[in-house]
Amino acid sequence: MHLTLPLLLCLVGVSTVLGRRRRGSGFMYPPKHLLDASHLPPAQWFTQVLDHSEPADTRTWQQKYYTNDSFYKPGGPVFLMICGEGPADPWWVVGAYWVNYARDHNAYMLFLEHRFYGQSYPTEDASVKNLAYLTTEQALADVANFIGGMKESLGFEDNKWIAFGGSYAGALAAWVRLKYPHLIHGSVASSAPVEAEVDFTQYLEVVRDSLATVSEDCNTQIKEAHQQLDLLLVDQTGWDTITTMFKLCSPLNGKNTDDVSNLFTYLTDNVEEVVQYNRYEDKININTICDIMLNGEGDAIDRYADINSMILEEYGELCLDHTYDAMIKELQVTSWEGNEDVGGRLWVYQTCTEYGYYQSSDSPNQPFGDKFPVEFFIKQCADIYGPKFDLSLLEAGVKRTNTIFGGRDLKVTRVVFLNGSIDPWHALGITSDLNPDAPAIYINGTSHCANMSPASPGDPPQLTAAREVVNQLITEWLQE
Ligand SMILES: *[C@@H]1O[C@H](CO)[C@@H](O)[C@H](O)[C@H]1NC(C)=O
Ligand SMILES: *[C@@H]1O[C@H](CO)[C@@H](O)[C@H](O)[C@H]1NC(C)=O
Ligand SMILES: CC(=O)N[C@H]1CO[C@H](CO)[C@@H](O)[C@@H]1O
Repeated sequence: MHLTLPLLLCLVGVSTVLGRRRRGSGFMYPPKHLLDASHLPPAQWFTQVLDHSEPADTRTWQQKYYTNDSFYKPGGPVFLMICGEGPADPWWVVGAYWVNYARDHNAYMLFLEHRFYGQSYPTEDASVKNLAYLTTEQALADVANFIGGMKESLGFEDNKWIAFGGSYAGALAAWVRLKYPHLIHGSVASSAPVEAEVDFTQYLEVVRDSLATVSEDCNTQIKEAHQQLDLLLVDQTGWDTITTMFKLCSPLNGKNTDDVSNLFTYLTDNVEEVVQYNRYEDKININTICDIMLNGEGDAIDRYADINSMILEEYGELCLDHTYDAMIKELQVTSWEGNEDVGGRLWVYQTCTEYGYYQSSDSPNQPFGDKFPVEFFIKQCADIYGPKFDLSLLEAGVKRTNTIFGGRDLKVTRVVFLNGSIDPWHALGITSDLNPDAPAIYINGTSHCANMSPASPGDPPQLTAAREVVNQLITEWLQE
């Protein structure tokens, strides 16, 4: 489904959670060839409080974390990476770019999984009743309590703590500094969408702008493909054509508007996910997409179908299951056991109650048609979690989130915000300096969380420079 969040930060083949939950693997780090399981640190478990807002509730659960102490020298700082909406993969404490910072500053590295995601289950299942404990405030309080626990068990009483995170967890890294400044000395927030918003229309506009960096014609061709699709939606013959061209698992019924909307989000996902995680060394990147749209065979719609076939093949799928009911059924499963898609249910719950972030087709300034208005996403909230989860609940939740944290008007110091010009999420992020102590770094030509990935020979100089600026800031902060 179409909640390409941010993300993927902690996921191994991600895209499953925020992106296309329906697919098994993604474009995101860590790349499989870099994984050597025998050298990865083991999982550790912290006894965490279930309800931080109720002191009389003594229930606890086990929260997963990883450490890397190889660079630590006594008195050095503690670097804490917060994991977002997916499983914490130990690769992050040995392979991601912040390892270089830890080496430079003799830091102890900790990586904490987010409650409910991965294997950090606070409750027996993900029923709506239990999801009441899935809130940003509880997750931030987990971080604070975890720091307290580590200070005691590792004897880190006087060390300075720096938080890291990307995407949703980038916002968490900024907010944990905001809410617990006595615990967190500074934060590095990558691609952080700090402003909650119900209808995130700018997302597809940035996708358009990013495609335009290759060629404006790329957008023109995608627009043309969507116009041809719209023409085919008028009758049964057209539905059959779409079914065949786009390899649907079951015949399209053009009268079922939910199925049509769902199909169009999936087709748009094909492009937007590539844009969000664009890296030029990837097999499929923005240039691949635009090359097909500009130079492929047949009409625009044929080329658009070729992109769909290429993405299906990349994920090892034989057909595209476009039906709305199938998607909703998957998201209604509450048990942890054998349910790798439960992450989708969790993140969607957070969007329905706290964030919105719906990447709708409501802006006219994008080439993907108009078949998935924000109402389509809000309807999903009610269909998955029950009728109570409607627009007014969501609007109140979004307002509440921005009231608690300040949205883009966040009042923090010693936080650096990184944004990539190609990343659609920058539209909800901090894109100019908040104050001299909370600078923003703009990385022209890079996408979501690019600065967190390991250095690679193909990195543009501005990405390398941004990583160095972060290192200098950490140096300054640690002297303060
Ligand atoms: C910490 O990370 C470094 C760099 O990848 C790695 O060589 C080392 O083995 C890691 N240490 C532990 C304890 O995992
Ligand atoms: C970003 O890079 C593009 C292409 O390299 C260039 O045309 C543009 O001027 C750059 N923008 C900024 C703000 O540096
Ligand atoms: C694309 C984008 O929004 N980039 C912004 C990132 O932040 C800098 C400020 O440091 C802005 O100038 C960019 O416009």
